[in-house]
Amino acid sequence: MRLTSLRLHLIEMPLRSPFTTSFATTTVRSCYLVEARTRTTDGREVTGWGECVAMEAPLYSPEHLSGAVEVTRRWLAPALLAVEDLTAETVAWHLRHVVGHPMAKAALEMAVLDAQLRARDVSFADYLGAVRTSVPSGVSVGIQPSGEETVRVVGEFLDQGYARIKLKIQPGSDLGPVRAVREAFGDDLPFQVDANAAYTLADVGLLRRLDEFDLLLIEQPLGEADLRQHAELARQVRTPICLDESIVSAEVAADAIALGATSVINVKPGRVGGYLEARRIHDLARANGIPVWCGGMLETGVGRAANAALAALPGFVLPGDISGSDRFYTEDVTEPIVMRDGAVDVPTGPGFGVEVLPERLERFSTGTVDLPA
Ligand code: NPQ
Ligand code: MG
Repeated sequence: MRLTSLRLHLIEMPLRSPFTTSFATTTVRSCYLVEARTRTTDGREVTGWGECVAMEAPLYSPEHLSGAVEVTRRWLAPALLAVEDLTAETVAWHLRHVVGHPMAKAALEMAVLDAQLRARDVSFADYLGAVRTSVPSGVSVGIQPSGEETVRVVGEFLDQGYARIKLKIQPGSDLGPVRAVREAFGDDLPFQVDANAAYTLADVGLLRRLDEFDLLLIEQPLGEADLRQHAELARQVRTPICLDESIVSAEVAADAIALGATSVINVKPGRVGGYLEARRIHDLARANGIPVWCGGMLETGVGRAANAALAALPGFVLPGDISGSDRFYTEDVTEPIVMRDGAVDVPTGPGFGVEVLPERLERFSTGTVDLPA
């Protein structure tokens, strides 16, 4: 296919309630959707959609929204628009000369992949080799002002049917809320925590005290680049270590596994440069007996639908952060992704199997960027 033009749709979606982590409190999700217009070799015009999960500010990873738009405008889009016969499988290769920027690259690969699958009338799930028609749905719960409030909020999500609770922690908001949740909902509750790199090895004593709560895992306790230190921590605590921010590619995943720095992996397509690299990490982890699960970046229905298909691969054996759209948004840019009885259905339609609703896009739009300009 030939990529004929790109339009970046910048959007701002208000969150239903503030979402607090160790690095920020988010009340509005700013991101952009990529609309890729393509022409197939037999002359058909097909449009595909992608989503850039970079945050407004570089607080979760080095990328940030305006930077992703700029690197796309100046380097990534020109490279892809120049390719005579483009496929989704070669997007990363055509962009290999640009160092880093995995979330910006992933958004482009996603849009080309969606167009390619629509042109072939194939669903993303079938393209990947999905083995499930629905996937278990976990929820990420932000840091709350008190243990009582944490129990109330967790209780609401359990009443909705979520299959697993993930609680954000940080120094000063860790043992207390974790104990409160465990005491309130019992030992059988599938329960894990996410520190978003808020601790150091000096906190090993405190982190070891989390062992008493039989957590599924502790996610990214230490810094992004600290593979050796995570391996050291893994030798000193019983709770399984799960890496998120650290795993930026299949190569780094292989290093983390070899070092013993991670015994579970949170797979986020945007963080690793796209769904094809995400699948490579799935395959690598599976070959090493390492469970994986699909992480979330407060995606719109486009990314959420694609994540559901990815999480239907055999190695995704733990509930992911693929919540219903209504976890964060009153309205979505697509028909809502619905969580029912602790699960989300895997879309079956061509491409990612969801349609971007023009009137919703219009409502949340803060501008567009057309490429070539
Ligand atoms: C994580 N996601 O697992 C990330 C953190 C995170 C669902 O916890 C805007 C965009 C705000 C992405 C806040 C979840 C965000 C964000 C937190 C990602 O570490
Ligand atoms: Mg995380």
